[in-house]
Amino acid sequence: MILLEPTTPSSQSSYTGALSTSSPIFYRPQSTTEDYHYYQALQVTITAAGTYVFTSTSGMDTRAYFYRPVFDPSNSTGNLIADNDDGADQFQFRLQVNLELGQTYVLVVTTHEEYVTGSFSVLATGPAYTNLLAITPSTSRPITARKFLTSILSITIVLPLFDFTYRLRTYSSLTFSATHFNNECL
Ligand SMILES: [Ca+2]
Repeated sequence: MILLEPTTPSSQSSYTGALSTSSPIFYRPQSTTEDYHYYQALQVTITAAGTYVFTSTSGMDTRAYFYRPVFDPSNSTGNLIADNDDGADQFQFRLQVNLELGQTYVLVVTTHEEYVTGSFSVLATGPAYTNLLAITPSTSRPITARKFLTSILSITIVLPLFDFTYRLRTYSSLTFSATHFNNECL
């Protein structure tokens, strides 16, 4: 008699994409810097409740954040239900979550370090097919790159200041020369 081990039905789905300089940016949770990260938001739809595992494959040090029911890039800690950095080898994320039918979920793929670009793929494993759809989430507040803003502020404040100082010096030396000239004439 052969006893068959009960097996859990497993289904795999994948998504392949890339982060580029034209990808949307956000300030990810647990960031130690004030700098932004590129991200790709994927809407996760399932056809059966259960435990699902999302794993990345990439040359980048990836990081994942999982949201329910929506992801607002300007509030990256709101609705956050799970996250992972290096659960798999080679600094890849491995995120395990229990998903319910009728709920909407968003998986955000980003990187550990800021400003990193590159290609990646995500493999979803679970009791049924997982649909991973690339979406552009709406932002409740506009996200501005703080570094870029600082550069603009430097140009608009510091440069005119230099110009003013230069003009002041030129004017002072001209005044001095004029006074000097007048004194010599007397
Ligand atoms: Ca990682």
